[in-house]
Amino acid sequence: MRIDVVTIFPELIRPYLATSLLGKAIAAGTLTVEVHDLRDHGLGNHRSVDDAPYGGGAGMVLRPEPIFAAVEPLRTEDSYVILLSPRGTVFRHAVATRLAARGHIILICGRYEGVDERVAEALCDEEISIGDFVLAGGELGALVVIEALSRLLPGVLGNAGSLETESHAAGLLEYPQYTRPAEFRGHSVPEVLLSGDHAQVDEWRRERSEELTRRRRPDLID
Ligand code: JEW
Repeated sequence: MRIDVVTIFPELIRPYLATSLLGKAIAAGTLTVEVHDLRDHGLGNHRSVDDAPYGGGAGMVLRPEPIFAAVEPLRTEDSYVILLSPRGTVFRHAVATRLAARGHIILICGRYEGVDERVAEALCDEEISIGDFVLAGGELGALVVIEALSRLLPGVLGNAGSLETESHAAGLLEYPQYTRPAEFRGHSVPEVLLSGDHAQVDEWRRERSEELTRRRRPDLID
């Protein structure tokens, strides 16, 4: 899979991609991520990418020309172009699996008061939001999407990871995890986890998953 990111802050994106699992997927060639500086397509001597909103109001809006100029050379028949935006489809596991099946994704990160509407209208296939909260721009959303997709690509995770992914796909919260020491400041590890009885451990974990999901995220069961 190839992912292109278009942003005025490439230096926010690049260091995160170099870490851990993401770095491994990229190193293994399973995933290629290219980050493009929108300012390379800025207008005039000042390489301007923004302007005041028509109709008035506070702040600035990203102009369409630099975004179209950045995206069009990257785009092919099989590209899927996404604008990170607070009014987009809310990102969840089912959205991640749908996007992970694509060969090429282009992520556009807005900033300031947003992006000229013609970008959403005439350049993008979909708008995606990572949740109902206000951010300063699309960069954190792009990283969230890239990391979630990278975990779904074939060969990126070992068996343990695949199982972990399955449990999310099954729509249940994870059971509690413990490591040493067996007692810490008066809080002990549940006896069953020390018993060595794998059937009992599996049953305890499934019950805790179901109880946690019912209590905290009944929406996942519905
Ligand atoms: C997000 C891109 C670009 C995504 C998610 N929020 C907000 C907002 C902004 C400007 C005007 C109106 C609302 C800030 N902003 C972005 C925010 C993505 C841009 C500008 C974003 N939350 N926020 N899930």
